[in-house]
Amino acid sequence: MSQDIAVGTESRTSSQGGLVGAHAERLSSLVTAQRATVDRATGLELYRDMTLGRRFEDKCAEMYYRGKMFGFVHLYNGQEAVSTGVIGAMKRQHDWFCSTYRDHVHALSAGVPAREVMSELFGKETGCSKGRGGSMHLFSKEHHLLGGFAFIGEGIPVALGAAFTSRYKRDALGDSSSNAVTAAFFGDGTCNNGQFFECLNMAQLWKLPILFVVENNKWAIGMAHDRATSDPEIWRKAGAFGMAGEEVDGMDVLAVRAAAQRAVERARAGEGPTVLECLTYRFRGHSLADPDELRAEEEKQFWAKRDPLKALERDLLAANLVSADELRAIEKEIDAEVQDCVDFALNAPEPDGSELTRYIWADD
Ligand SMILES: Cc1ncc(C[n+]2csc(CCOP(=O)(O)OP(=O)(O)O)c2C)c(N)n1
Ligand SMILES: [Mg+2]
Repeated sequence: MSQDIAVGTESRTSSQGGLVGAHAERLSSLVTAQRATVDRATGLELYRDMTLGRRFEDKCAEMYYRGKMFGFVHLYNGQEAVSTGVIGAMKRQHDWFCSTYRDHVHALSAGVPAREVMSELFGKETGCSKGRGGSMHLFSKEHHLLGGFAFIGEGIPVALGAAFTSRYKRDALGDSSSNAVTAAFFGDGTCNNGQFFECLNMAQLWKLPILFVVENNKWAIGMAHDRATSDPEIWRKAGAFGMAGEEVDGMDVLAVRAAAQRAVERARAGEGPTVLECLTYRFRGHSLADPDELRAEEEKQFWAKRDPLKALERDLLAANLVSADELRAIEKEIDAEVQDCVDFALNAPEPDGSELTRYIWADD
């Protein structure tokens, strides 16, 4: 079996017939359709990361419906190619990541151990936010995860601050090793909020090393993207600030990876920020409390056929980089890892009631 074969650079979208809906039409005429070249080891790593994201979320749904997890829980199924594609193109524990309430998989991709993420969802002391945050507020200083944020758009200025810090340390404080890039993840609906525009302006003004990663999944709860925004092509809004903008097939991890690599390279070279609009889809309702009755069956089926995990599997097999048995073995390993983190979280201690106000102030 080959150790280092390029997986094709041609866009998958061009050969796809039967596209329906505006979002789908965009996929068929993507401006940027270049895809990353990966060797066997990287291909397996991408598959592993996406599988962990998928299986972890499936387990969350199971735990939620069994009454083990409380509050609002927003799952990421279908969008894995974005988290894996972007974070996999960055340096873990060096670059910075900022998420939304749909944050479990970003945390896992950033390297936060699954045990810590699951514990947090169960409100346990062993959680990455010590059980005080829950599903929407994952945080890890060690893994440079700046947080999940429940208010939409709230994370964007925080991410901007991290990008500013990196630039300031280098240019004002003379630390030549300071070259960290920040990725801010947020949704299509969030791009209609003020923070998005304010932060784009400042990022471009100061040429900050930041990627504004828009996960355009077509919907903001029950509001269709095309009905809520002046120009549905969000990447074009970068142009108003003189900033680089790219759109990419967010169901294709190799395309996301290639676009992210370009943006990270620009950012690290001091050439400033990028808006990276990833066209994607969530396979489940907005949250686990959403019966998901608004979206058309035809639309769901269209996107199910573009499942990013199956697409990567097809690519890796077609390039003869891995065998199907190897991929099944990875899934088995991941299932064991996910079960282990559930067992760990179920048996972990609750935060002590006497420490209710601990961790509110920075001293702790
Ligand atoms: C400031 C603010 N306004 C309104 C809400 C309610 N709200 C929660 S999720 C959401 C939709 C966000 O959609 P999008 O940005 O596309 O993200 P997605 O859920 O699709 O990942 C809204 C409006 C909120 N959380 N914060
Ligand atoms: Mg959305």
